[in-house]
Amino acid sequence: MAKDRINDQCLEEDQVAGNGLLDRRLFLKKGLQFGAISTLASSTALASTNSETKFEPAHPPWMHKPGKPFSIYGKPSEFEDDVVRFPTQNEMVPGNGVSWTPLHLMEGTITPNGLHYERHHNGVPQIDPKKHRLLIHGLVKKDLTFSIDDLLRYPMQSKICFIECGGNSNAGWNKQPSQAEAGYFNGLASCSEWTGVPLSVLLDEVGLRKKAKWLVAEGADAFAMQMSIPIEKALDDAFLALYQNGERIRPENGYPLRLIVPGWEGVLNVKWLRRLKITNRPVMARNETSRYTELQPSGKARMFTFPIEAKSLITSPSAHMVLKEPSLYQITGLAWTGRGKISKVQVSADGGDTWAEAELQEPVLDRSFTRFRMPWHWNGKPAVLKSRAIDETGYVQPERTELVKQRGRKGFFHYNAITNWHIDSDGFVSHVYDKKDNETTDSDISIDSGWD
Ligand SMILES: Nc1nc2c(c(=O)[nH]1)N[C@H]1C(S)=C(S)[C@@H](COP(=O)(O)O)O[C@H]1N2
Ligand SMILES: [Mo]
Repeated sequence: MAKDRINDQCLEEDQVAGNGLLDRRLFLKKGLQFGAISTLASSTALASTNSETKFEPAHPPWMHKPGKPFSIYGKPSEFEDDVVRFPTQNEMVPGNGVSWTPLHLMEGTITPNGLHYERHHNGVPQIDPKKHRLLIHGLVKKDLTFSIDDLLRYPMQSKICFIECGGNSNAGWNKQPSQAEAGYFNGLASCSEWTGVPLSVLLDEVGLRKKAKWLVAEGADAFAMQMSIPIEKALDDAFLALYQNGERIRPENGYPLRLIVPGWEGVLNVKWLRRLKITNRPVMARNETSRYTELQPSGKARMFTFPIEAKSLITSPSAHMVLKEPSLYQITGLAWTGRGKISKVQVSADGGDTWAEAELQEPVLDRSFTRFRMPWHWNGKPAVLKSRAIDETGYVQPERTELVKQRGRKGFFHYNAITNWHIDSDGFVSHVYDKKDNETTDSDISIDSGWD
């Protein structure tokens, strides 16, 4: 009885928003002394006591024989073999499709290379780096051709940044909420440290002519992907990456050379880069005309929607997970924006009636994944969790109803609305829309068969 009173006091003191959201610094303030808090639900800390699950010194078999010797290239533990990308591809053209990063099974902010999402329009070319060339030509003073060895001699820079496909989360436009796991709905986004040569250095070497306004980047895949990029962005922070998280770029992410356009939609980050043509206007390639141009409710079309707007997503708890019992939980997720840094992430446990500020994990980096965390006491009753990102420009991640209102129902790209996770009284987590959404979304766009 006395103990319960202490716990209630503790909860009241730390409660910062409705339905059990607790002070974001709770773990820092109280360390891991869960006893005081988690006893609200059960009489132990989050781990079991030794009488429940016996710890026997020197018992496990792996302590009784020498371990495996060294390996030339490490792999994850065999017990982690469900932490994999989820491929969805076109049956007629197997090389056209995507594979999703399992964001719901990961922690921290960096995507290991084997789990970086993939988007290819016609498969992964097997490029011999010795035979690969990059040509820079067009409105330049002199054309130049670079081999990979040439590029490796230039001074390099590293930048941690996310890449997100403009088509990520586009199942969000559908009438019914997708019940895919968080990463298999939002995981066409990944974050790596990319290292390579600033594009401005190479453009300086070829010498831009006065009329240079755009640049057309072309890939060496069987799709011969082409995309136009304004010259200001190319000169600002675009770079040609040769390395991904310290090793040479993986074939599926653009080996041996890819363009990185920090914070702008994934499609501009041309992989297997072979040509940069400097022009005075966009090339109007397939991906700039038949795709990525969207009719608005006003009748006008959106085009060249380059920057990724702020977005956040709770990765745990998220769809398909089950909360074992009423207890203390850590809500955690990722936020990112193509316009700089994330300045705040707010979390709600009561479907958006009240909000509180989550803890942002340092370092908070420009155009990178930002991890947020928030302690929550789940009382065992149904709840709706939401997260909302705010970036340093003051932009606030919209509710789905707002996004649909702005963009209409012909949307396909740049879906960045708030995601709601519903927890039922059995602790089962599913994806729901706000009630208002049912009134505003009257058509099923059913975009499952496309990516971009
Ligand atoms: N050459 C080439 N570059 C490409 C593509 C492609 O199919 N071919 N896909 C684009 C798209 S739509 C996206 S979202 C990103 C995906 O990069 P990733 O596969 O490394 O995640 O690459 C872009 N660059
Ligand atoms: Mo994409």
